[in-house]
Amino acid sequence: MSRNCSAGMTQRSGISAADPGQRPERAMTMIIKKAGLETVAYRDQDMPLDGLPEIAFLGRSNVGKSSLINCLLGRKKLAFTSSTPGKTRALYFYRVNDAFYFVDLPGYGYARVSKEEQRAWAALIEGYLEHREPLCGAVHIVDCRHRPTADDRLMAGWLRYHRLTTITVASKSDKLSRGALARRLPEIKKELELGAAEQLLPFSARTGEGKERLWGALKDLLKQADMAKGR
Ligand SMILES: Nc1nc2c(ncn2[C@@H]2O[C@H](COP(=O)(O)OP(=O)(O)OP(=O)(O)O)[C@@H](O)[C@H]2O)c(=O)[nH]1
Ligand SMILES: [Mg+2]
Repeated sequence: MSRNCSAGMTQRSGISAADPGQRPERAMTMIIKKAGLETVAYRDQDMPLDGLPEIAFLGRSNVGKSSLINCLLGRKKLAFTSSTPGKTRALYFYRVNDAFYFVDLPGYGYARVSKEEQRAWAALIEGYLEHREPLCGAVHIVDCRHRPTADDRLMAGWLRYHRLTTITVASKSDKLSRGALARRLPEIKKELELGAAEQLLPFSARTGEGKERLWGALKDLLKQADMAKGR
């Protein structure tokens, strides 16, 4: 059942071992010396061959995946963003510091494409998540304003089933008041069936809220991948 991921990377816990919220901020930021689009993949053959660890960013169409990647990398327009949902139709590999890749996946749940195209995307995404050897973890993004959709719940269950280390993020946190956000986060956790030790990180690409904590979690994840590979 478990996907062919690096040995030792089978816990769905990316952020539970050490709480990034407890660490000094300086230790958590990542200095981006170099970031660029390496390749756009429509099929397996288009994907990088260098074996650098990969982190997948996934979520419903228009949830803010590409904006989050730009925010993390401190680049305004590296990943393509749009107010029209369903624009990302392939896997976009962004190479960071020549050390790892961020992979921007097509959003799921976009109804206004044909069933055939939806099936083709689903096959591409599932094939990648299930079989891609350098993949060491995922960032699953849900919109903090809404109840998780059936697709969100399916995706969370799928990631759990396949034991892919996952960091869950509640995007567009600037759109809610502090009080509303505090009430909503436990509800989302419950609906996605996240364990008590698993965090749901609020994030805003607009204000940068949550950027340091997310980098802290990503650094932990990359460290585990390096250790598993003996790098
Ligand atoms: N207020 C606010 N708007 C955001 C935030 N993140 C993204 N958006 C907006 O949401 C829309 C979609 O953002 P994208 O980053 O393109 O979303 P995506 O998930 O990559 O979309 P697809 O690739 O089409 O699946 C854009 O209009 C963004 O400006 C955020 O943190 N706050
Ligand atoms: Mg996108």
